[in-house]
Amino acid sequence: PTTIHLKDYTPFGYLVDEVHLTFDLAPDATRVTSRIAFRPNPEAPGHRFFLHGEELRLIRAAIDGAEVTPEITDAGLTCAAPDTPFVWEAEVEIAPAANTALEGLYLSNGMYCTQCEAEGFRKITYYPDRPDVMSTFTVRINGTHPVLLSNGNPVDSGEGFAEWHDPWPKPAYLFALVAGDLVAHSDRFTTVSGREVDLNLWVRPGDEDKCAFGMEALKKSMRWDEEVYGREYDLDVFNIVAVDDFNMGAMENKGLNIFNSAAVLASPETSTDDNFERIEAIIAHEYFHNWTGNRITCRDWFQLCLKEGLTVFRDAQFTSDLRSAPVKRIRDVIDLRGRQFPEDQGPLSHPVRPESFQEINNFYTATVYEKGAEVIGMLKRLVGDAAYAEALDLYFARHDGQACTIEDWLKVFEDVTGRDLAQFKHWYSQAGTPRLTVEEAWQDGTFTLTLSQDTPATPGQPDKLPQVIPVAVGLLNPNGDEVHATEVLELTQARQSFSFEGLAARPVASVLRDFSAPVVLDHDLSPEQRAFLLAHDTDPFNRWEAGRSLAGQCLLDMIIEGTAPDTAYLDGLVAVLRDDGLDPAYRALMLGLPSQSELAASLQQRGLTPDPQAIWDATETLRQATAQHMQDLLPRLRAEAQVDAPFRPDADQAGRRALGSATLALLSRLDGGAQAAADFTRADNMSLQLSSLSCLLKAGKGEVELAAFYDQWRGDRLVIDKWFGLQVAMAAPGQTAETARRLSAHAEFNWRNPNRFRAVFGALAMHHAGFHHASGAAYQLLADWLIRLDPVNPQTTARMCAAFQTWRRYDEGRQALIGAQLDRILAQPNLSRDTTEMLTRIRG
Ligand code: B3K
Ligand code: ZN
Repeated sequence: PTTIHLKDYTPFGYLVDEVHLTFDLAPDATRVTSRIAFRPNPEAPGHRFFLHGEELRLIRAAIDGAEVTPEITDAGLTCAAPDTPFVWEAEVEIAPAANTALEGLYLSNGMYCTQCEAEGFRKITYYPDRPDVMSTFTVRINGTHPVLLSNGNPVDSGEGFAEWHDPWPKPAYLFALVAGDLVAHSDRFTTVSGREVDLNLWVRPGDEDKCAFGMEALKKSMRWDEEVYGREYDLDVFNIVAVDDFNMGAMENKGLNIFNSAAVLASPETSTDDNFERIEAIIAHEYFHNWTGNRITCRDWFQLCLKEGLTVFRDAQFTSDLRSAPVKRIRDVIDLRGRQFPEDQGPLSHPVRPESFQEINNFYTATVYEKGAEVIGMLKRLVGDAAYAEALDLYFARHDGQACTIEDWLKVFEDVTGRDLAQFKHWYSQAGTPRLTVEEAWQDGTFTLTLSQDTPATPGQPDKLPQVIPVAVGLLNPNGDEVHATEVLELTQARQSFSFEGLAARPVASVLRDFSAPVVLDHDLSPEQRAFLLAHDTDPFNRWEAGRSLAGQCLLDMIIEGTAPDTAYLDGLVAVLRDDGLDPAYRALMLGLPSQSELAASLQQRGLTPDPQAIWDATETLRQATAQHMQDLLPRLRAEAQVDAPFRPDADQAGRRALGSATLALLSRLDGGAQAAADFTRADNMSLQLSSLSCLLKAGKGEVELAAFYDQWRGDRLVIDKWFGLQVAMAAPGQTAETARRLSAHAEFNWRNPNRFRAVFGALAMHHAGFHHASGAAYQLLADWLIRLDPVNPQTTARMCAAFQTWRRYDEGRQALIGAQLDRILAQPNLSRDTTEMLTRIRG
């Protein structure tokens, strides 16, 4: 396999002025006719004329009307081309019905649909399929389906055809086409300058009742981007299509976003509160890409974080504005630690801007997206809100219509602030999670914090330079009052001291407030100091973090020393949960524990070998102790969590239901699931139905309810995904693999559908003690299925391989078991480039 390097970037030798495409749709033989106006690129003279193309059958090619016979390989074609402007024409045949990889043009339940990012357009026709080649597109679709969609504005339509024109130059990865028997949920939006935009959410007949929430989210996103970023929509129509077979969440194609059904369809009966929040965020994310991604795109795929990090950052701001900022921040940090930290601390570690890849689809990672967003958050914190806003205005003004780099991005900040960002740029080039160590000193009214940073070696990067780390700090005096408000310390050296003078008594330091940098914090506080912060910290994130670290320390002590649960944690928790001045959503988060995988990482960082079963046992013991300790409080919490108003998926009700669900989980440990069974019976929304069912399964009960749930939701594919996933997630460690195996033999286990595959095997990989059960049964089962899926859908297979990325943490026995499975998969003939690259990197 070839490796592509950032340092080898060269521009394409030709510019594209116009693209005309005609599709004659047919499942086994779709004809794609292209007419493309090329002209030599003055910035890259003398380059050969090469067009990407894969799995295409070329029927005819011509330059300026004269037929040509190009030289064709697996990757594309080349032929002699004029050094003056010319028109390229080609006719190719493709087979959407045979496309199970869900990249390029494919069929899903009889509907034609495309996915082109990153390099799928080359499976549709011959083209310079690279993001720095931008052009306007005119598309004619000939087909029998009632709904025929492409990018831009509708130009013409009639019996069996439709024509679309997109006036905004775009790279081919933003091309989209949809043809299906679809119905629209429609609305309108008037932009700030008065443009009338038709909004349509296209779904399968039968899904009309699941559109209203997504449409509202879209309108809120459009308004928010005008108000907060001054960005207005730029076409007469905005279409969203829901499709059942999709490799990711959604795709920001210009004017025609395509969504995984699971990321857009919502109703109170079928969607949990988490589903609603996620759908709202994804709709916003894809919409925000219209400016950060589409109008300003990436020069090459190494710059992916330019659009993804920024757009994740923007959608997080949106969610914080609409819902609760502290709750969103805490949830994002939980997610970062759950997905990005393991990636950054293992064999798949790569910089936010990678320097090489074999298959770019393998780099749509938590590091590029979530750490990429954290880097922007740090930049904003360092320059301040006003300079951030000014820099973004300059970015849009300067780079509209261009394909840009991280250098362009940083330059607008340098120009606006006069600040040198050379050191800050290490955040884009150095992989690994920095460890931030805090030492304290107290003398004569002066409190000194000495901060040191150290980033461990990562693959290909043995030595690291110090980075710029914004460390938000506040100080509390011993009676719990804040004596020094949040201040951002800028750590630029390996080790640096910061002093606070004139204090009457030794303060307690609240460090890394709001999680001001994506680092592992090593601040040696006593349980009493943590309990103090849990009770008094004015920073909501750090107050939560104090509880979290208390719980983590307690669990580690239980695992390492075999001690009993620490009462400092339990008492502190009770005090916070009692405080009905605190948002129920926030209190629900307080009841969470560090994930078992996180605990495994902490043990590894202490030089110990994690035993997944011991981690499971300690977690169970602490949960049980918490339930007992809080016994008297549980009824009161249930009452506070009660929602009397009609269902609304807003932050207030969602927070109450989250607290209700966390309380029910504890209660179920005391009453054997009696309350959960009652809740299940009266449940009139999916959050309650699912949380009560999970409590029953956890208690080893719920057989009847599980069957009832299945019967009730038989016809709803998205709810049935939940039914599959929940059983795996709630299985005891010794039963997890067998549960997944049994479900994979179920008649409804349509493994070619990525949502269904992930429902079972994603849940298996997430079940720490179940996946790492000493028998190795789960390793073997997952490997069997990855081998089966790879020839059908390499992208989803490769993504699931990440389940093995932490394998070096564990004991020799487990490493041998996993190593054998990795080798077995790697030995398969014709293994995809995607999976080969992932497993080779994981194998190390
Ligand atoms: N840009 C797409 C992801 C494309 C993934 C290609 N394998 C969705 C998003 O980030 O908005
Ligand atoms: Zn995105």
